[in-house]
Amino acid sequence: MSDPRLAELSRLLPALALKTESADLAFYGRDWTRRWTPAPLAIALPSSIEEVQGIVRWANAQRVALVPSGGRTGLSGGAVAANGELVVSLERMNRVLGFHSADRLLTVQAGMALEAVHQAALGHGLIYPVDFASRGSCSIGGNIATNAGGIRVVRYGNTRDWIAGLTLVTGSGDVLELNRGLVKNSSGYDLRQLVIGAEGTLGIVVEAQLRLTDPPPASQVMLLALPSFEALMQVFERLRARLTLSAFEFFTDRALHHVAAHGAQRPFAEDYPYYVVTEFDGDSPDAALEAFGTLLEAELVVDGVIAQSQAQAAALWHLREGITEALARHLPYKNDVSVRIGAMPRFLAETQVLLGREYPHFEVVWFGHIGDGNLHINVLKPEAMENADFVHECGRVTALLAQSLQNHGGSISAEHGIGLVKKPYLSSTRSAAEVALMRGIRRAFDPAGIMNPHKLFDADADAVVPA
Ligand code: 2HG
Ligand code: ZN
Repeated sequence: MSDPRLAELSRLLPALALKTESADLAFYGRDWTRRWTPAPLAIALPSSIEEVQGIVRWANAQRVALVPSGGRTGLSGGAVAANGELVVSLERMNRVLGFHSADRLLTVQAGMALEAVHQAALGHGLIYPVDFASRGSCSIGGNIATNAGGIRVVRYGNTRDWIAGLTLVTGSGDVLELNRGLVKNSSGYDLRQLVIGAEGTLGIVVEAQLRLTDPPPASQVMLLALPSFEALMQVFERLRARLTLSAFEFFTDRALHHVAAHGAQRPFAEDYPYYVVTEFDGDSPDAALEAFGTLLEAELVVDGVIAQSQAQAAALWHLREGITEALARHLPYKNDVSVRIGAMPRFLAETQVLLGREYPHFEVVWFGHIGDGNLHINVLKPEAMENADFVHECGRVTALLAQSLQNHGGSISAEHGIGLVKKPYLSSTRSAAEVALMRGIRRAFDPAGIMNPHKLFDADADAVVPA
């Protein structure tokens, strides 16, 4: 170890795995945003809470910033290390620690992949219902850091609703066991909920107690084609009134175009403006057929497919879940916004007009989670445009969106977090008084400002690592 700070870390924690090869720095220093050039000091891969605590104490003494790291599937730059930080990867802390049947709790280490959590829950005849497309790579610790939402929020809520307890190593090196799996706990501030969504700025989540629930008896999946967004909202309300919806996801014809160009089979011979993939509890396709018939009769849908097998259900889901991957080659600039469910049609209509008028040279792809008011707005890079110009112009697009969101009482980040990408727009969603309180909370957990500095909001002027 040529860096004396790393030599000291190895002396303090001789068993700690450290990586310093340039390929490792490049791999662990970035997330799915490809905008920053990774340049961490090194990668630490702790195997225990004691090692994490040792790293945090060392970082305080040496004034080294830490970037907690899970599956690095984030889309807001929250796990980027571009300024000589030590990346603390939780990938070796990826085990189930216990299952408590009476409490229906699964205790896991934070580096466990979401999909592995799903499997572990199923092994006990239960489900952990938070779910989204990056399930195979993202980690539960990262899900906690951004309060990840996904495709089942309409039925089950966000990550925060399923975290019954968590263990945190704070920025000052204390180990806190927050809420310890209790259902009821009326004993003051719920620090666990502060940590969820804090994007690693308060400390490093090392373990979590996850609530599990009964699996649905069986489910049906339908793809619907719709003539307008207004019809789509009516379909949502009608289906929600009659069925137990566990997902109601929408995408536009542009999104379908890109997924099809990426290899998926087009579901219909004709093009329609909007599509919905919906899933609901039920053990017979008759309910789906009946619901579809009623919607067709009311002219709210124009076409549809009801999955007849698991394979067909997976193919229909792929049309929605494959969008992110299909768009990746166009280097999209991502926006992940939310407004109240009822405000979506006006927000969407106004914003489509605004973007079409101000940025006619951009292709904008819309999709998202209707049941919880979360819209993904991906702006694709025109091939001929320089990346730096594109990013600059997209910043102005986001400023426009932020203004519109402010008018509609919405949020600039629904489920991806603020990170580096959305930091300039935080004030459109949070008042100055709120941000000041957040900074104060951050200082209370992390007085030296070593935890993921410059993410969420700018670090204080005396930050250990310059912005
Ligand atoms: C999804 O809902 C994810 O598929 C990713 O949140 C959204 O790629 C995106 O913009
Ligand atoms: Zn999403």
